[in-house]
Order: sequence, then C-alpha cells, then structure tokens
Amino acid sequence: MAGRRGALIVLEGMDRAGKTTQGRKLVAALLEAGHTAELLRFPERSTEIGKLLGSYLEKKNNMEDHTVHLLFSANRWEQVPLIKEKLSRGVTLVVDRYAFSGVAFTSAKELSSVEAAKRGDFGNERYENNVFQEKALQRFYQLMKDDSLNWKTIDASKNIEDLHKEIYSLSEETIQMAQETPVGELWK
Ligand code: FDM
Ligand code: MG
Repeated sequence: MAGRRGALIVLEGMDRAGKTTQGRKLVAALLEAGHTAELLRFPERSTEIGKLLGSYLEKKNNMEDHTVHLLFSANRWEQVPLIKEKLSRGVTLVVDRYAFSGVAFTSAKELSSVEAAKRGDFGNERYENNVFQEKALQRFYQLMKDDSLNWKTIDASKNIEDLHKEIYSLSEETIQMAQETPVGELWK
C-alpha cells in the first residue's frame, strides 16, 4: 500500500541472549507473511569503520575508550541515510543491537576500570565476561525507563520457537503502530 512506512524493530540484550537467532527468524517470518523486511546489525563490521571495530572487539588493536565509543556511533550514523530511505519505502528493519548497546557498553566500561572478570562460557571478544555483561544489563534497564520507545521485555530463557512466536506477534503489532507514527529521531 502506498505511503506505508516500515517499522524499526531493535533487539537489545546481553551477549548470547539469542538476538541474532531471533532476528533472522523474525525477518524470515515477516517475509513469509508478505511484509518487506531486512536484518541489520551493529556494529556493522563490513565498513571501514566496522573493520576497525571488529579488530578492536577481537583484541587485535587497542583504542582509547572515547574514540571507540565515537566509532561505534559513527558506524550507526553511516547507515542512517539508508535506514531512513528503507523505512520510508516501507521496509521493516530488524536491528541486532543499536544505540542502546552503544550507551550500555560504554557506560559499563566507565563503571569498571578493572576488567579482571572470570570467563564463563562467553567467547573471547572484548566485553565477553559476566561482570561486564551484568553492568551493561543494568544500563539497559535504565534506558528502558524511556517509555516513548515502546520497549517490550522478553524472557530470553524461553526456547527458540516460543520466543520467536512472542517476538513475531509483538512485531506485527509494532508494524501496524508504526504506520500511524512518522519516522522520528532517537533521543531528540
Ligand atoms: N557494542 C556494540 C558496543 O560496545 N557499542 C556499540 O555501540 C555496539 C553496537 O560490541 F559486546 C558491543 C556489544 C558487544 C559487541 O558484539 C558486539 P556482537 O556479538 O557482534 O553483537
Ligand atoms: Mg558477541
């Protein structure tokens, strides 16, 4: 239908919560149901800035904290024209992490100068440890107090299919709601 905009559906949460799995399944189901939908992820590691972030996360380079923060931010801004264009064309975007991760992870870092945390079953990338993840999670809860953003909290301990059904039905509602709301700007 002409004039329909797409919804911006952001999946945030701790590492290994299942955001990537659920994002892929959500896009597939939305396409199946006849929506136009695409998956985006941040950091988007394929761009020049994204490559720097990829090496940083893999601990292949070191960067000053503010610099890294701004690179994560720049890595989103470089996609903003594309994001706006897609939303206005009616493409629903499912985004695996967004600016909330930017705030949560940077501020978790400011809270913990010593990162000597024990490793659980996390991977080997920077930030992949329990102490750090817990701090980032607390920041996510603070950010979710902004109810202008229509946050839904989902229990990631459920099984993949049940979670998918829940996320899918919330997404259908969100896509309907988005049509009555012009594309806005975050934190303005
Ligand atoms: N991350 C992600 C940040 O620190 N800032 C950001 O702005 C974004 C988008 O990068 F530890 C962190 C969060 C996570 C890592 O991991 C990316 P995944 O597994 O690719 O999501
Ligand atoms: Mg990860």
